[in-house]
Amino acid sequence: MSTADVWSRIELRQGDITRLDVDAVVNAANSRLAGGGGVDGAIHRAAGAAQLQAACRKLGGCATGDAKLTPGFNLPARYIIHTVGPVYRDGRHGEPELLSSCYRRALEVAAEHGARTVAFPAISTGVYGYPFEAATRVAFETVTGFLAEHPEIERVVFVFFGRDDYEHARAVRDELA
Ligand code: AR6
Repeated sequence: MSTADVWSRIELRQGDITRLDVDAVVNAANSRLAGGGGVDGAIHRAAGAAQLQAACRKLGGCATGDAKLTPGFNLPARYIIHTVGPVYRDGRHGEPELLSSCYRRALEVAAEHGARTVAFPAISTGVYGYPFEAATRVAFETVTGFLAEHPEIERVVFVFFGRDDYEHARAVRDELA
């Protein structure tokens, strides 16, 4: 599949990921799956914190770079796929490989459950401190590679909370697409 065909299945958006009507939204969680701030807090509030926490407790945590699924509860999305990004140190402690693994594992879990449309936040770029542009390159390269091999995932939406992040991501996309 050509690069242009793959990019036609990818959308960049600015806004709140909890509002998206997709099959699965990805959460940037912590390894205890205990809820937290940032997008994790927003997803827990919007899904219904008590029921989502109860579902998360049954999963026994999640390793960095892995992904686990719960129902979406009160979200428009049917599923939440919780992944744990790396805490950024200096980029030489496996951070790119672990971040790439988050995107790949989330899409594998989505495909296993028949989800065809998946929305991602900018994993690790908030509290976990991953430099935005480097993280965005890893995200785009991993997802385009996966989509080229997996036609069953029809559409991926990258959701950027702030205007600056959205514009920055568009510039990275224009360079790669
Ligand atoms: N929709 C889309 N993106 C959002 C939203 C939202 N509603 N809210 C924030 N973002 P972060 P991390 C963006 O810190 O770096 C939590 O406490 C935000 O602007 O949420 O992977 C967890 O429990 C940023 O660009 O995730 C972990 O302990 C991006 O989401 C830890 O933070 C990711 O920022 C994970 O840190």
